[in-house]
Amino acid sequence: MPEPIKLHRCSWTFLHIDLDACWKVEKELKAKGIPYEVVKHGYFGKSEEARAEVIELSGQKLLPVLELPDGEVYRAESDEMAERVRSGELG
Ligand SMILES: N[C@@H](CCC(=O)N[C@@H](CS)C(=O)NCC(=O)O)C(=O)O
Repeated sequence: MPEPIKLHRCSWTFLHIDLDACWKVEKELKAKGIPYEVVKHGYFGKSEEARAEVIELSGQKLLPVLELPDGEVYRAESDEMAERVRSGELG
């Protein structure tokens, strides 16, 4: 079994609106029925220190970030990420 995709996102996406970059991407994963695992990171810990794990993973501090089964760490503007999920072109 391949590893599921990991969605690194902020801990609160309860708003479920498209202003929330993390939700935009999660919504498309759900819509496509793609299995994924959530890795939560605190939203209010915006400092670089609080986002050390995210920075180590992706080289920057913003979420969402996708970790693909082939090891690719994918971070782009959430609109672009959502589009890539929709297009079925995740690794
Ligand atoms: N324009 C970016 C915004 C990304 C963004 O602001 N993500 C939030 C989480 S939903 C975040 O990481 N905020 C922390 C911060 O601004 O330091 C996108 O659409 O990807």
